[in-house]
Amino acid sequence: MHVKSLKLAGAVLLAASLLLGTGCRSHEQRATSETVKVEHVAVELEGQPDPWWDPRPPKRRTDGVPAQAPAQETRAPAVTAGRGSVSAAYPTGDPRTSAILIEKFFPTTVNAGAPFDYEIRVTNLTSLDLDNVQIWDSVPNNFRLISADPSVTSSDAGTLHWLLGSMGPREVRTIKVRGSAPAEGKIQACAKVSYDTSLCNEILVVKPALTLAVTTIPEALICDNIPIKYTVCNTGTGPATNVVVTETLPEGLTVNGAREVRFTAPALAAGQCQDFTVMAKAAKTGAFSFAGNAAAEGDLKATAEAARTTVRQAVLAVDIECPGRTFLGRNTTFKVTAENKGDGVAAGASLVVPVPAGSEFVSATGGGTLQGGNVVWNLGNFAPGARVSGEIVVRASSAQSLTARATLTGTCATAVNDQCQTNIEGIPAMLLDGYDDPDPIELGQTVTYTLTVTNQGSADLTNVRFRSFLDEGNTMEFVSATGATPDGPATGQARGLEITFPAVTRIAPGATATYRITVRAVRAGQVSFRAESVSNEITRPLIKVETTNFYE
Ligand SMILES: [Ca+2]
Ligand SMILES: [Ca+2]
Repeated sequence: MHVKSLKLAGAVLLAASLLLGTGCRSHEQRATSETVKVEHVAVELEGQPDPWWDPRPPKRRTDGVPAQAPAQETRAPAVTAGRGSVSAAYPTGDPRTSAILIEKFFPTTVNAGAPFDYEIRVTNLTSLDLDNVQIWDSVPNNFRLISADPSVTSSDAGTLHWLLGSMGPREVRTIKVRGSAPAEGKIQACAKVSYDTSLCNEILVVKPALTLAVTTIPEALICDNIPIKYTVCNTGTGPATNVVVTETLPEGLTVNGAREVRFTAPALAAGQCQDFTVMAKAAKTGAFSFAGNAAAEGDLKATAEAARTTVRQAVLAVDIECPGRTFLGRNTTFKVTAENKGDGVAAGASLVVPVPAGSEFVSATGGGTLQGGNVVWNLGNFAPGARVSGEIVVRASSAQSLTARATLTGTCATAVNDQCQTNIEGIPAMLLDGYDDPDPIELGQTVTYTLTVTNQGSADLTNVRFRSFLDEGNTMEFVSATGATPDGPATGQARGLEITFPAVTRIAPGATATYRITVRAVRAGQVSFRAESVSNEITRPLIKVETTNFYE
């Protein structure tokens, strides 16, 4: 803080010039030292006439009391018979508008050689300090100074001089002088005064000063709101006005979609601070640094020290692997792996694998549990670099394609999916069986051979071809051949000993195709009837031989 003084100096207060200085005293401008001369014995003014000096004779004390009466009326000597007084108000002559009043109290007549006393009373009429008050009392050669109180500062060349220094408002000083006049005659002693009227007041020259601080959180996830707090302070001694805080955030950091940040404060008192907080969003990961500037009227500026935050992000990865194929009836096992390849934690991470449609849950490893139709791994705070693996075991209800899907989610992370497919394959199996009815039979009668192709496997039998053969000893003759197959009724065709049927397109697991071939016994003996079947899956023929006893 600088205290500067505005000093009004000079005899005429309002006419004085104003000057700024660094101290009340050091740059004092002294008014022209004016002189009022007070004559006693013969009351008259001596010296150069001043244009503003009231030429009227000084008022006697009995003329009246100054409008601005001295606060202290100390030791006012009575004007008694044989004593007189003169006074003069300076500078206007009128105590009501003057600054200083000089009065002299003296004997009107003294004896030659005898000591006598007189007083000079000085009154500050103003409510201000008067500085450097000096009194000169010029005395004639026939005056001998005996004593003075206060002592004279100097007494050169017939002039008694008192340096009274500063006088406070309404202050009264009295100078008592004792002297003698050795010779008869007239003693003319003229007093004059000078002073500096310094009107001092203080103008606080203030200087506001700005500081700006920026704070934020050291780390954030990319989905977080990043609080950035700007604190602008006026650390100076006066008010700062039109305070503006501005900032261009680094690329990738925005507030409400913009990189520009701006705040205003109409005024900050000395010592006052104001906070502004924004919530920024990061569009990318990495380290961000920002500072900000503050400005205010009067070319005040401040720049904040940079604040830094590192934005991190969880990067999830998931993989599910299927087996190449599974035979129906066997368990199918999927392997699933979850990973955080980022640098931020994924809170509440969860790996979910629905039990594939067409299968039933059997078991899971790695902490997975069945919840509803899903196998769930709760991964909690899935840290950067974390990796979790597990297996899910299911059993398919039929030969089919199974699709397994895995989904990995976590807070502030992009959910990821993976899927795979696997085939559940049946195992083909074929049964060929048959019987004859009746057996034995007489010659001339007919016997029917019933043969059944059964798909006893778990995969379809396709392109099933069935054929049968009559006994080779001419013991029987073909009568008829029919079939009941998944493709519908069928009729066998006899060609020589061979009876053929149209191929059956598909025999599902558990389904059958039945063939009935009727022959007539024409020759006695133990005869054999043979049938065989193949399919695309079962390429090695199944053979069924039925023996019948023909008799006469
Ligand atoms: Ca995969
Ligand atoms: Ca038989």
